[in-house]
Amino acid sequence: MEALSLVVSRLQQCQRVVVFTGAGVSAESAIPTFRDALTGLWSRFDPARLASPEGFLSDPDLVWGWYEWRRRKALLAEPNPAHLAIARLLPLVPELTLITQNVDNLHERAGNQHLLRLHGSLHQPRCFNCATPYPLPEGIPDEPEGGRRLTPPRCARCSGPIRPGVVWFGESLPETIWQQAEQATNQCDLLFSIGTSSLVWPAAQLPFQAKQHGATVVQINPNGTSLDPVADFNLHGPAGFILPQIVNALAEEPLQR
Ligand code: BJW
Ligand code: ZN
Repeated sequence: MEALSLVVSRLQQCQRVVVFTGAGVSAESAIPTFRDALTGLWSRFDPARLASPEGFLSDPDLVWGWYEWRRRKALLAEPNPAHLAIARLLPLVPELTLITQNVDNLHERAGNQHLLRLHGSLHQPRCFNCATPYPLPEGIPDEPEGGRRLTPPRCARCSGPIRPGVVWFGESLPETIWQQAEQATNQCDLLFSIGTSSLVWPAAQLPFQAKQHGATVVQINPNGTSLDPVADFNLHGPAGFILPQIVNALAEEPLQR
């Protein structure tokens, strides 16, 4: 039997499924990944300057302008067949936990209202000093090109600079969310790792942890990653092509539980 049918038949026997996603899931919505050689953000922008607290403190206008440019891109994007297939999977399995590293809101807009965001959100900025949430104005920011500097707004409570509500390098992941992600991972029967390079820790450890706890690990990615030797199935291809095939097959087949 081909790998895809085997994955479907494993899914039919599962109680608990974890879907763990990275930037590759949004690539087909024209949101750039980080590490793809030609199209990734880090091929054009320096992560140390743009995605660290030190970078923000040394040049807040550069960082805020870059994130507003990305927020605009995310708001203009639409969920793609991969996001939609994950949303369609939800009612087809007894229990599904969606864990994402992505900071766009395309999973929610596809129909997954409950998800664990490991790296925060582009849409929930807060004060750098006191963490008070900052209410963004309605609508799509007027930001024509990447790299345009923009002075961050100030906090109404303490006048500190407003920062993007994302997790930068060297920062801890939100504790409760991380605990929930680890618990779902340790208890699941099958984990999908979709569109992630498996390079950024601690998030990258989740598929390895699932495997150690006895789960079937299914990776969907056009390229190889360090997870390849550990995954039970490596489905090489775009998520927007592979996931709908899995979900369509599952929707058609009678359950075997
Ligand atoms: C497709 C596709 C299609 C394309 N279909 N697939 C040395 C060793 C180990 C760890 C460290 C180390 N030095 C430092 C660290 C720690 C550091 C880390 O992991 N660094 C590594 C890079 C080495 N981690 C941290 O700092 C974390 N915090 C932490 O460790 O806290 C403890 C601590 C506290 C104090 C001091 C020290 C430690 C925090 C990590 C936060 C990551 N933040 C970012 C930015 C978020 C904000 C923003 O968006 O700007 O999160 S970095 C960036 O990478 C972003 C992503 O969520 C994350 C993961 O990237 P992802 O999703 O995997 O994307 P890509 O681009 O890497 O891969 C895309 C994949 O999709 C590719 O494989 C493609 O092939 C594939 N693809 N098209 C399917 N159509
Ligand atoms: Zn403040």
